[in-house]
Formats: sequence, structure tokens, C-alpha cells
Amino acid sequence: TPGAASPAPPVPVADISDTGFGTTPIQQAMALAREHGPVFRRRFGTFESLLVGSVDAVTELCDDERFVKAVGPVLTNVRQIAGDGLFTAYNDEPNWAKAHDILLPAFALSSMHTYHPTMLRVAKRLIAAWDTALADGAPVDVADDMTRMTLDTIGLAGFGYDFGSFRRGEPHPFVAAMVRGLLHSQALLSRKADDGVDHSAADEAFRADNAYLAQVVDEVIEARRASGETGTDDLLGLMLGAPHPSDGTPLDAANIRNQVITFLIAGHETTSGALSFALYYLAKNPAVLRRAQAEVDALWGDDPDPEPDYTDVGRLTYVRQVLNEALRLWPTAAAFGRQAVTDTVLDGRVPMRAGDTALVLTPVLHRDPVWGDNVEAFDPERFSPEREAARPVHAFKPFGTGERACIGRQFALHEAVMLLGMLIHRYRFLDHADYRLRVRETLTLKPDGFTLKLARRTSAD
Ligand code: MNH
Repeated sequence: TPGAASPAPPVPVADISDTGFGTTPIQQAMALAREHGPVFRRRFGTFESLLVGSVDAVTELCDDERFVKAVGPVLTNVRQIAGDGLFTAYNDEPNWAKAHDILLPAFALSSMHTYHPTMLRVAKRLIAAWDTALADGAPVDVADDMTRMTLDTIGLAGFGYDFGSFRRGEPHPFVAAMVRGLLHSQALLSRKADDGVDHSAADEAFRADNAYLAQVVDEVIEARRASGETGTDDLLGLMLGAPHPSDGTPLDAANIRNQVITFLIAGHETTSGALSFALYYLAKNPAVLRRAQAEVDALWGDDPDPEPDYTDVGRLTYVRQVLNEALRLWPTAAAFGRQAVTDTVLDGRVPMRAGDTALVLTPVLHRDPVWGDNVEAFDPERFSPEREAARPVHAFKPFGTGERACIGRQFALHEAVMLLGMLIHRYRFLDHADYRLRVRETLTLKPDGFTLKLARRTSAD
């Protein structure tokens, strides 16, 4: 109504129009939440988003009756890489439900039995590389090696394709093209339509990277066809072979390509970061490391080359707590979008129309007061069964929520817990550079420039 006083803004507004999102948008949002509180609007020019990091408001956003996944601006950019693959598909895109139904059996807990030998084989590649570095007295680049390990694992376990990352001086070029693509998707957020800058070279490079990723994927698919193998029940076998359980048709070729890109990216990048952060915290927290080592020693004693079996991994409960605590402080896929199903009011104060979106800031949620008064402290005891049971269920959301939550969660946990167990059983970690944590953001999070030197453990340590 003309002349009516405009109502006071219901939630604080943080205006970043002058700076844009920078190169660390998640850490920028964390700082804004410290300044404005855990529920605020972030304004960039005419573009505004609602950011949410309190347990109470996130609990509402996790109510599947009221909210569903939102494919927000970031994922819209990533659609240029992964199209209608599972991660970036719209809820109502028929290919989402179809691919989800076809692939879900490959992620049942029982399927982890099938992946276990492959995961172990790749873990041993990493150990061989680290033994060589140790013998040379050379530092290892933790995030690079975790990336080699997780890429080879998803390639072999999902698609029977060997990226051979440990035979290369640099990680496979797939990784560099992917990282550039994700960085471009992130940088596009800050781009203003009328900035007068010529972006054609960056956009062209993005297209070239996408074409290269698609080419790698076509090689992966072609290798399977050429092998003449049918009936393989890995991800690729399911996609190429299985008709949809209800409509009887298989996935189309364009969608299969999008799914392979999606799994090669989603299946390695976040797990690699999680492992890197876990190793960072282990290297910095000797008491935690000793307790984790006691757990693996109880299983494997002083066997210099233990062969963890499937059930061993489930017994590494404290190692699992270490990984969870690393994912609490630095959830490597650090935000997820939710969209109102009907008109509603969030947090008793934020009116939302059907279709309006909110972005959950997972690292802010993971520092909510329900976690205690020393939220920055690395303390795996937070994930003891008693304390987990005492916490609101939606206080810990590293894998997202609802039917669009991470399909690869068990895969990631099995792979990561086993590898961490093997590494802490074998090595002492020497923080030779007195590393100070810097978190690099390429849509996902990783410790930047984190290197360790290694020594073999002896019975004395
Ligand atoms: Mn994973 C979705 C985090 C490992 C494949 N993953 C998600 C989401 C989060 C997430 C958060 C939800 C995003 C959203 O709501 O927009 N994922 C992780 C983390 C790890 C991880 C923190 C490791 C640690 N993810 C994996 C692995 C795979 C995988 C391993 C595959 C083997 N993730 C996916 C796929 C989706 C997803 C596919 C999309 C699922 C869907 O929407 O149907």
C-alpha cells in the first residue's frame, strides 16, 4: 500500500555487494554468521539468499513435509558439468527417480562387501607411495594423495576403470579439469551481468574442461563396452544393463554420461577432503591419535601388513568418531539448499512463499550451542553413543538430508575409516612444517598445502 511504512527486516541483512563472494564463500558466510547470527539474508546486488545455521531452523528445513532439496545458483552452475545427474537433478526431473531406483541397490550396506577388496587394493597403493616417500625422507602432500586414493577407488569400484593415479607425478588431469570447473562455478556467483568485463576466455576454458571431462567419461564407458562384460553389478553395469524396476526402460545415453561424471566427482572429492582434515586433526592432537592407535592395535597387533577384512572396519568405532568430528568442523560439502513446499514461516519469523529457498550452512550448524561451549575444539568424544543420543537429530548433517541426501555415505565411510585405520597403524605423522590450517574452497573444502613427513611406528610408539 502506498505510504505504508516498510516493515523492519525480519532477519539481519549482510550486504556483500562491494566484495562479492571472494575465493572462500563458505568461510565468508561463517564469518557473517558470527557477526549477524545463524539466520540471515546475504545480499549481493539484487540477488538475496537466506542462510541458516541454527539447529532449530535447520530442524524445520529438514522436515520433508515442508521442504525439499533446492537446486540453487551454485548447483545450477554445476549443471553445466553434470547435467541431470543425481546430484544436480531437479526433484521433478523423471531421470532423478529413475537413476535413484536403479542405483540405490549399489549403495546398500551389503554392497560394501563387494567394494571392500577394491578399496583395500587402492589403500595399499597409497601405502606403497607413502613408504617410498618415507624412505626418501620426502614430505607427502596429504590432500593430493587422498585425492589419488579416492579417485582410483571410485573409478575401480564404480566403473572398473583404473585412473592409475599413483603412477602419475600429478593427480590425473581429470582432477585438474574438475577443480577448474568447480572453481568456475563458484566464481560465476560473483559475476555481475553488467560489469563490462570480457569473460569469454574464462567461459571458453570452462567449456573446454567440460568437453574433456565428457571425453574421459566416454573412455570409461567405452572400456566397459570393449571388454564385452555384461551383467557386472557395479554402478556402470547397473546403468548400462538394468531396466527401470517400474517402467522397464534403461537410462538414456546422455543421462548415463551425466551420472558417470557425477559419481566420478561426488564419489571422490568430498571423501578426499574429509580424510585430509581427519589426518590434519590427528597430526595435531596426539592424545586422540594415541587412542585411535590403541583401537587399531587391538585389532591388528604389530602385524606389519594387516589385511583388514570387512568386519574390521565396523569395529573401528573410535576412528569413525575421529572422521565424524573432522566432518563436524569442516563438512566438506558445506552447504545444501532447501525449498519451501507451501507458504510457511521459518523460525517463527521468516515468511517464505512456496518455492522460496534457504541455504543450510553446515559448518555453522555444526557449531551451534548444542555442541557445547568449546565448539572449535577437536573432540571425537562428542560422537560417543551416549552423547550422540543426547543431541538433536539434525545437529549433524554432513551428508545432507531426506531423499536427496548423499547416496554414497556408506561407501565414503567404509573407504575412509579403513584407510585412516591402516595409516595410523603404520605411521607416525611428523608435522615438519608446523602447518597452520588454511581451508581452500573449490565448492568443496580441503586443507591447503598440508604436508606431512612420515616415520614407521615401532612398538615403542
Ligand atoms: Mn555425497 C549428495 C556429502 C561422499 C555421491 N553428498 C550429497 C549431499 C551431501 C553430500 C551434503 C547432498 C547435497 C544436497 O542436498 O544438495 N558426499 C558428501 C560427503 C561425502 C560424500 C561429505 C564424503 C565424506 N557422495 C560421496 C560418495 C559418493 C557420493 C563417496 C559416491 C560414491 N552424494 C553423491 C550423490 C549425491 C550426493 C550421487 C546426490 C544424491 C541425490 O540427490 O540423489
